[in-house]
Amino acid sequence: MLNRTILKALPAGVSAPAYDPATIGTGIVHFGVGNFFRAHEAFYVDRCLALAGQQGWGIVGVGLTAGARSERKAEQFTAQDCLYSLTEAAPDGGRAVRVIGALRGYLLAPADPTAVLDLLADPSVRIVSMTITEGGYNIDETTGEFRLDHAAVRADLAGGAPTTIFGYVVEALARRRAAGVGPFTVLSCDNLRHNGDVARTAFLGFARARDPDLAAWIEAHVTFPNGMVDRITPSVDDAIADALNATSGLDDALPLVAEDFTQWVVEDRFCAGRPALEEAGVQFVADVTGYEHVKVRMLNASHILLAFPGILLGYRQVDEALRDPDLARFVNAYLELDVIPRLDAPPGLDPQDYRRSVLRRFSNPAMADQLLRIGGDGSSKIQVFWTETVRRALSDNGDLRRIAFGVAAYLEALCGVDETGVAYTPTEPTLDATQLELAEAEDLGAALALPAFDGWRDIQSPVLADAIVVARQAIRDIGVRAALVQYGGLPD
Ligand code: CS2
Repeated sequence: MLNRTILKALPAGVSAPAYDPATIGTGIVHFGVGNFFRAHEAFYVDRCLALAGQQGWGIVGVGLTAGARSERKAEQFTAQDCLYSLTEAAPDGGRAVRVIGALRGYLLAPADPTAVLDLLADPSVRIVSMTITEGGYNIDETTGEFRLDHAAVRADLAGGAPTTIFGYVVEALARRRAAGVGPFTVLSCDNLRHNGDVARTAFLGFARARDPDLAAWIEAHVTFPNGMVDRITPSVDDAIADALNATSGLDDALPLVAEDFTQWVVEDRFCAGRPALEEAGVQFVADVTGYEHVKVRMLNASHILLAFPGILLGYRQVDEALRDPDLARFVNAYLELDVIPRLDAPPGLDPQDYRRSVLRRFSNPAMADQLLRIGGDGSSKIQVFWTETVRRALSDNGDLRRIAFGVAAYLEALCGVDETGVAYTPTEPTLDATQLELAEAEDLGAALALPAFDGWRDIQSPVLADAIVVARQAIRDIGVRAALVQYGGLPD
C-alpha cells in the first residue's frame, strides 16, 4: 500500500515528493477533496513545498458529505498518510507519475465538526480554499443573491454544529475575530466567472443573515481572489484505477489521472499570505476577467456542447465523440461563429490558438474522459458556461441556431435514454424529481422553466424559446445526427 514508509523505495519512474511529507505544517484548509483539486491546487502546492521556506503550506482536506462513500474515502486517505499518485498523460501517449504529498490530513466534517472548526480557527491556517462545484455557492441566478431559503443554510443560521461550508467558514471567522487571530483568504477554485466575487457574495450573504457586525468585519478583512483554473481530470473508476496501478507499479487506493496541461491564473489578493505559487507555475495577474471568459466560454462551454449530443448519439467518452466529424464540425462552428466574435480575450491570447488547443486536449485518448461526467450537473453548468454567449447573441440579434440545438440536446439528454436505446442516469444534483419530469413533458417548451436558463430569462426572446422547441422536435423527428448536421452548418 502507498504510504510514507515506501516513499524511499518507489517503483522506477515514479517521482516521490521532493520534501518530507511528515514534517510539513498546515497553512491551507481545502473543502471538496475531489479529483480536480488533487490534480490542480494540491499539485501546485506540492511543487511549492519542495522550495526553501515553504513547508508551512501543507493542506488539510475537509469532506462535507456524510455517508458510507465519504467514510471509505476518509479511511483510504488516512491509511495512505494522505499520499496519492498523479499520472500526467500527454496526447501523444507520454506519461509521468508522481506521488503528491501536499495533503497532510483529511477530516470528514459530519464525523467531527469540532475538529474542523478548531482547525479553521487555528492561526496557522491562512487560506481556506474550495472546489464545491459551480452550483455549490447557492446563488439565485435571477437575483444574483445568496439563497437564504435553502434548508441546510437555514439550519446553519439557526445555530448548532454547521453542515454547510458557509456555516463552517463564517463560524470560524467569528472565532478568529473574537480571538484577535485575523482573517484567512477564501479562495474559490471552481469554474465560475469571477469565482472569488461569487464566493464573496455567498459567504457575506450568509454572514449578514447571521450577524451584520461580523459581516462588516469579513467585508473589511477577508479577501476573495478571483482565479481561472484549468486541468482536465476525469473520474477514476475501479478499472481505471487498476490500469493506473498496473502501469505505475504502485498499490494506490486513490490514483489519479490528468492531462499534462495545467493552468491557474489568480489575482494576487491574499490577506494572510500565500505560498510562492508563482515559482510553481501559477500566473498572478491584476484582473483575471479575460482569462475566465476565454476558459469558461470556450473550453467548458464546448465541453458540455459536445457532451449532450454526444451522449444522445451513444458515445460515452470525450475523445471518441470528438472523432465524430459531425460533432467536431458542430463544436467548431459554435466556437468560431458564436463565441470567438463576442469574446473579450486578454492581450496576447489568440482565441484561434486557444480553440485548437482545447480541441487537441479534448482528443487526448489517455484521458478516457467521461461525457456523463462532463454533462453532469448541466443545470448549473449551463448557467455558468453558456449564459454570457447567449446574452450577447440575444442582444446583437445573432444566429441562435447552434445555441438552440445545444439547449435542445441538453433537454433530450435529461430524459436518460440515448438514440441507441441505452438508458443512463443523468446527474442533476440541484434538480428535484418534478423538475426532471419537465424534460419529459409533452409540451416541449415546458422545460424552459428550469433554472438552467435563469441567466438569460430577463432578456429571453420568444424567438429563442421557439427555436429550442423546434430543435427538440427535429431531434425527435429526424434523429440527433441529422439534426446536428442541419444545425451545425454555416449560417445562411
Ligand atoms: C468540464 C470541466 O465538468 C466540466 O464541465 O468542462 O471539469 C473541465 O474538465 C475542467 O474545467 C478543465 O479545466
